[in-house]
Amino acid sequence: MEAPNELPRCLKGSRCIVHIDLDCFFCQVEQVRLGLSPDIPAAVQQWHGLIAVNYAARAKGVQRMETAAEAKKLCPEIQLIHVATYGPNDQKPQYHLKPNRSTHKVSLDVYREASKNIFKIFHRHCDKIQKIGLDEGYMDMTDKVNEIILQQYVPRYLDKLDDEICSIPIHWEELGITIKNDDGDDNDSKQYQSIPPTTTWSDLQLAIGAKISNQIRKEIFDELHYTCSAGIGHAKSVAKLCSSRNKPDKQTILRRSAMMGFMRDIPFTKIRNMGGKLGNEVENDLGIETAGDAWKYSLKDLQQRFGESTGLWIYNIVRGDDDEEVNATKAPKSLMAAKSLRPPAYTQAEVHQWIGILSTELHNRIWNHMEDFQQWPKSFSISLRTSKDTSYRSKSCPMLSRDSMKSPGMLSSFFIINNDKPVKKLVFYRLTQKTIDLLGPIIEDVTPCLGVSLQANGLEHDHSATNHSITELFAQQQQQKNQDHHSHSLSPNHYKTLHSNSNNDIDTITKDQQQKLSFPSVQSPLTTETTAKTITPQKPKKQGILDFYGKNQVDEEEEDEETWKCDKCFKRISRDRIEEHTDYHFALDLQNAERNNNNNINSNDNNGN
Ligand code: TTP
Repeated sequence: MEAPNELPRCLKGSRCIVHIDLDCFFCQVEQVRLGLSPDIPAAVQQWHGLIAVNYAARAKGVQRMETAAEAKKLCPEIQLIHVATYGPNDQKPQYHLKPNRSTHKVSLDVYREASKNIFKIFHRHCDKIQKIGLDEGYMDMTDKVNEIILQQYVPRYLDKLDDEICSIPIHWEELGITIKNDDGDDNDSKQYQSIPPTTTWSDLQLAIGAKISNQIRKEIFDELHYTCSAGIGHAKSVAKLCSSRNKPDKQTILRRSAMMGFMRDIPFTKIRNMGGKLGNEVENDLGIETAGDAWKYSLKDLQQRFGESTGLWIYNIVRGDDDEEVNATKAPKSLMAAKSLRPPAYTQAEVHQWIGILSTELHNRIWNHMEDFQQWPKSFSISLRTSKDTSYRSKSCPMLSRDSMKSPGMLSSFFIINNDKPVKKLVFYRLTQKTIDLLGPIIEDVTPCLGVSLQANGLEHDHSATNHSITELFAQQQQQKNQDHHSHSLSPNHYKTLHSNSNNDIDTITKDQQQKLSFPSVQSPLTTETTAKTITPQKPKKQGILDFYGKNQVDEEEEDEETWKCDKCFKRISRDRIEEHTDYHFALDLQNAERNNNNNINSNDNNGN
């Protein structure tokens, strides 16, 4: 007899979603690097504040965002580790003893590297992964789990394929913490770890997902020595709520039968996408605090108040149900190194110093990206903001070729090169000085500088294995110089850029293009530069649900070293506003759905007329 190839009917549309979140991530990375036991209280410090606190320190009352001094008072034995930084002369980030905010730039490279290794392990077990920041991700395990059900269980339980209940014995206690079934007892929504009654096919889905998740967590611990927590459920929102339920180093499973009991006491604004203004607005409008409080509103009620799609979404989400897909994360399209300058840089020399630091960081990131994705940026841009500007001023040009960018100094020289030969670092500094001299009066135009940001854009597969060498490029530059006969005048041609254009041939850049690419020139100082592209932050249009976000969209101006790049709009978001920003996108999606609904209704109406 042929093996059946159909899943139990009740599994149609039923998903298995796993959310994994590393415990006190930055702190664990530092603990492992330093060989510190997790039992020793420790925290990661950025300037004076704490950005990650381990669980031993939390047990002593230390919290994130406290100052290092406060933490020491609470827990004198705490180990404080400052994040690595780039200093003015560093080619790589260093653990400086006393880094200074006004001269050093925070580096997240070590956490990025750890993150890469973690996600490599995720990828061994699942193809559909949505990365949320460096230390957490959703995995849609449905296909893999269903395949196992089909292969291993369906042939043995043929008589149950039309039922919801399969009664397959499951050792839940080996799989993590299973949330208690909803027994209708309002006072008892605590979890328990004993075996829940009757197994359904969808429970089996979660049990198999939980087994895989345990394996992933084990591999992360065995190979990288980090602990993490996981949540396993039928939807993204509940998987996330579950992963944070029993931190650290545990996983929590939410069966469908336990969903209502679990959701009842969940604070409404803790639900994914409800942490921002939309959540607050709905909370106030309905006069609710918990998800359970919203159950008294009928679907019709909610749709009348918030529109068809939003109302339906709220109705489902407070019952633990959402059908948001796990959107597999794509490789980034751009890389950025940015620094907000508070206090501002008052001299051009300071600005150049920051350009040196940022270009070193960007240089390293570009090469790491090349290693990971075999992609090279097509263009490159610099943005500067002075106290006279309301937004960043930005200039871009084609990117340097791979061959020509073999050291961080090379990238810095990108901005400052004129007619000399840049020979790595030593010359880079000489050139910096020379450029500052050459810039002369323009010094006034970029200062006081409030922010500098360098960006490598248009990352795509690199086909330029046979690029010109740096020597060739400079030979060509020299040739160009001789042709120009302007070697000591302050024309825009003085600020030629090293670059590779699409065919990696410096000769194909026209003079006109060179003028556009030059940075900055006497004739066209940055403040009045006509070729410079001013980045105007895109504010969301205030309408419908987006009104809640009117002031919340993060502007380019607020970029700084503590940013995260949104995978939906590619904007840099301050790390403490990530949640708010993702909520904004969520609201945007809802609004679009709402609009589509209305359009459909209108077109149906029109058809009817
Ligand atoms: P989180 O996952 O929010 O927190 P965590 O991993 O430190 O602790 P938990 O076990 O409670 O999940 O953040 C991940 C890392 O991101 C964190 O280790 C440090 C960094 N981070 C910041 O630098 N600034 C911030 O404002 C936040 C929230 C996190």
